[in-house]
Amino acid sequence: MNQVVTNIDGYDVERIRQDFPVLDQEIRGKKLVYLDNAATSQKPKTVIDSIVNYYENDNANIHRGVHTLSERATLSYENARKTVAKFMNAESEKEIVFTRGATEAINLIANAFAEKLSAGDEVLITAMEHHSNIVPWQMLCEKTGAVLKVAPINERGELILESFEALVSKKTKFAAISHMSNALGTINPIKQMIDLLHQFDVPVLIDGAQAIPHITVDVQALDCEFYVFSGHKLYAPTGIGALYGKMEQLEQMAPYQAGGDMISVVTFDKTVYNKVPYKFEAGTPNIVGTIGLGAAIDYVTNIGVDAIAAHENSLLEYAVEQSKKIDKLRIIGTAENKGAIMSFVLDGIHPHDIGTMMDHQGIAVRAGHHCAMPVMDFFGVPATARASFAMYNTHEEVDALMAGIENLIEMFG
Ligand code: 7TS
Repeated sequence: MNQVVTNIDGYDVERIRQDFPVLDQEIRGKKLVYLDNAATSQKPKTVIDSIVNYYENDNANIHRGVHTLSERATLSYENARKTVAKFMNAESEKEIVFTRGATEAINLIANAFAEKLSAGDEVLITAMEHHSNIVPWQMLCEKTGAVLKVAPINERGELILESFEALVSKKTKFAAISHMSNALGTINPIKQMIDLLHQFDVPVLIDGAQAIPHITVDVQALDCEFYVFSGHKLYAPTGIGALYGKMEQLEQMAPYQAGGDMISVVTFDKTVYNKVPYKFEAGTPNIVGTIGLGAAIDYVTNIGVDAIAAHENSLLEYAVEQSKKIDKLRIIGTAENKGAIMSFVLDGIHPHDIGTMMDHQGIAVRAGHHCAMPVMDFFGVPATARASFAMYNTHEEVDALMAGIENLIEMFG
């Protein structure tokens, strides 16, 4: 072991680890080292308990019963909305729409903007987007005749700001930008980009799926029209996420799906839609998911996003430093401003073999194109292996990762 750091400025990682039951297990006879947090993070006991408690005590449908259980479930659901709003500093909880995750939130917006775009308009994204923030815009362009513009990145995986700026014009009618790249870890200068886009009155969606667990988000300070994220990367259950939208935008938008709860009056002649945000929440939602999300945000807030980020950044710095000792290792994504993601390739070893062989050593990393095929094409690799850090990871686990990689290189000769 090269270094033992378990407590940076009072950050007690060992104490935090005790809150995550899943971490305490062996995989193939080795202590589990979970480094696939950018795919999904593990859940603290408070989140698990909130789910069990809901089903044991409060389960009912919401917004429709006058009985006590329904009132309790409704209150918990709406309280979770308030928790999300506060966490992102939205002006009102009515600006928070619950969705299945970032993907559904992006599709919801792309669907709504189909009415507003026409042939020759432009939609601007960046070259580092996740497929979830590419394909819905491609589909929108196909439907409307709009043109998809892609702002390029440099060899470090950073956005080339001048090129981005040059692509913004009167034709630009929408922009969708990731706050942090899942394949590279790059953190974009989104405030600068939003301000630039606003000079041309372009509404902006920020894909915060990767950023939300690591960066304090203030949607009012950012002034973005939309900000989306998935709960499951923020220590909450899968199947729940949120869309923040400025009220004036949400009010103008057509509903995404139709059904119960999104209406106020239905006759066979005409339906009057419900108010925002209910207009966008058709059908019985993932009630327990919202409760889990609220519990996850409370947990994260209690530790502090900035404290978590400082810990994760120290893990990343340490990993990058240690990786320099391994000749065959090349990091993909070396942006100046990046979050705790280390994508890498090893000379002569396919990333899928890295993933499998790491699992044999109890280490969970992701190998693949990370739903960012254009990024892989840009770097000329079929895939990468990716270690992504969360609040409960330790410097010892970084050591285990490096030892694992060295073993693998030895095995493959
Ligand atoms: N945007 C970004 C930047 C992401 O990283 C992801 C998921 C999504 C959108 C979609 O989120 P979902 O929860 O709706 O699926 N990224 C990853 C990943 O990197 N590994 O697995 C999922």
